[in-house]
Amino acid sequence: MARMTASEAFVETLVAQGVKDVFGIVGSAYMDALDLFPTAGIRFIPTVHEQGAGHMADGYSRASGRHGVCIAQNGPGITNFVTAVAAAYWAHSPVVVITPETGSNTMGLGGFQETDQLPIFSRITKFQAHVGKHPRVAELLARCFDMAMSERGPAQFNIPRDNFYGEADYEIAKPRQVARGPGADDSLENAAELLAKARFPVIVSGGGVIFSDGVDECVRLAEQLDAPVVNSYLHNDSFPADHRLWAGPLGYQGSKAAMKLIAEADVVVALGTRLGPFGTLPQHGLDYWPRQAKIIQIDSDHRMLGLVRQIAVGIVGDAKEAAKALQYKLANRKLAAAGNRSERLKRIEAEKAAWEDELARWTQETDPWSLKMAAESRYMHPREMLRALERALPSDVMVSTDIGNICSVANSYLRFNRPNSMFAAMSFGNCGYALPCLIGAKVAAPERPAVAYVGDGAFGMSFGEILTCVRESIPVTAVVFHNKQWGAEKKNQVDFYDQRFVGVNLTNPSFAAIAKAMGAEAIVVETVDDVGAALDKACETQKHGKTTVIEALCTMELGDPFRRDALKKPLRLLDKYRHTNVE
Ligand SMILES: Cc1ncc(C[n+]2csc(CCOP(=O)(O)OP(=O)(O)O)c2C)c(N)n1
Ligand SMILES: [Mg+2]
Repeated sequence: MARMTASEAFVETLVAQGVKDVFGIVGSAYMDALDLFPTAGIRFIPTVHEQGAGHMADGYSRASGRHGVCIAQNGPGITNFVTAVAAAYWAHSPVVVITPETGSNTMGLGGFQETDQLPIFSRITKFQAHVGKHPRVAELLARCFDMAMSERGPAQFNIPRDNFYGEADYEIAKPRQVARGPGADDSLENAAELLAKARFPVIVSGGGVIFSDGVDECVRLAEQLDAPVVNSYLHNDSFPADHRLWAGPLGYQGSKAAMKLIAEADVVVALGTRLGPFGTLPQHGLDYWPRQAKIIQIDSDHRMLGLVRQIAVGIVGDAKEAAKALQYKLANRKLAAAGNRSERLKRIEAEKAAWEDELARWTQETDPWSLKMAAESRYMHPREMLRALERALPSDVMVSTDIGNICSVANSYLRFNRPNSMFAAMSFGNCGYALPCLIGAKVAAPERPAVAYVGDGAFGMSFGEILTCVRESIPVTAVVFHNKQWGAEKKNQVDFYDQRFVGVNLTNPSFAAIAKAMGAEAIVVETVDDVGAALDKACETQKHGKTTVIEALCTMELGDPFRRDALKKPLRLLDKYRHTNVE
């Protein structure tokens, strides 16, 4: 116990949690604490918008495996966080969101910058703490950190601004790190029993494998069984792509090899994945989910077990520890999968080669709309451009991807050999995620090259944060897919609404000129042959502290839509609207 002010207790708790960087926009609400940051060794990174700060905290935590922290002014600064906190919630990122609130002496009187800040975040946080009159700043803030990490998601620390003042005796808690075990022995035994009998086991390696630092154990389990491994949707970094057992990602624009292999499975090990609905929907015309297969699902959150798919065995446990325990249990069992090992390995190799071959030949989209658009344009086919980018990505790169048609197609062209490398906008699916997320990732891992894939529409939402890169010397590369359209949504109007375009065409300025005006470097790329050199140069420039926007001019071609199941052909009953019916 030591006598200190609430601001001191607040900052000392951040220090005790190992916080080095905090993202936000300055505000009087917490200035008394902010004043201590430099002395405490905490860097405050001012952003252009609080949504950017929230995404940066998310990206920071995803790249580092540690907490991300953001803070803002009460009222509007805090409501600006909402989208970013929802995105972090669905990305399972341990973000601590610090929300100073209007002063307790005027709360409810309709004062300045006042809103009830707890209900707003109640469904997008794993934990919320409110600091009342008692001097509990240190205790509650520490709990936010513990809960964000143990429940893997945002925790909110809400503090009426007057509660930064006043002195008391505080004890600063150390981080509470309680290790998680592999799960119940019985369940693991049942899983091992099933796996031993499996003739075609397949492992789905999910986000939980990354969060638990379990990629190596997943590799060992796969090698023990000689089982193909597929990445769960948007977790392409959950298994090394250069491994012979890797088959690529499931889900939207995923790998046909992965889909064809899992279709054969008699036992599926869903390791650290909830098997999210979008990750298992039919794709490329393949309804690949093996309905007959027995599923062993391992998740640290019991609520995920059997949530989306029926399971044979559910294990509440740490993905890494469970993978280790299963290896141990399988070590002295006779494995049915050993009997047909060489056929399976050949099959994996053949499916991968076939998909590679198809990708190599699939240089453009071939639906009538895309063919027409490509014929009318001298710019790049998105697929060819994505392939050229893939070839030029440095080996230890971090890539973030936004929500959009071209970003989604990129799923086929993103392979990683190390975890914490791919930061897609996850299930919340908000446009404008990739650039700020990547900026946060770069702060966490400044030695790694950082590349954001962003559509022109999404870049319009988020390019303000290029200023953060320039002001704060956080060098990244943003590749802007300039196709003059909100393409992913336009695809729906092509497929379902007879090409009646409403709100999908974009008149854009030169993004390169904007970047330069903001003090960043810029390269315009019009042909596939120039993609590699542009990316090389931009990544090299990062080493000299400079941010580059690569404006990649693309045709208006559009890949398969996100989901065919969600839209219906229009039905109009009123005469006035009848002409919009589609046969
Ligand atoms: C914040 C937000 N607003 C709207 C949407 C709906 N939406 C999904 S994809 C998309 C189009 C993205 O366009 P762009 O960034 O230009 O990429 P493109 O599809 O053209 O490759 C839109 C508007 C969304 N996902 N998020
Ligand atoms: Mg676009």
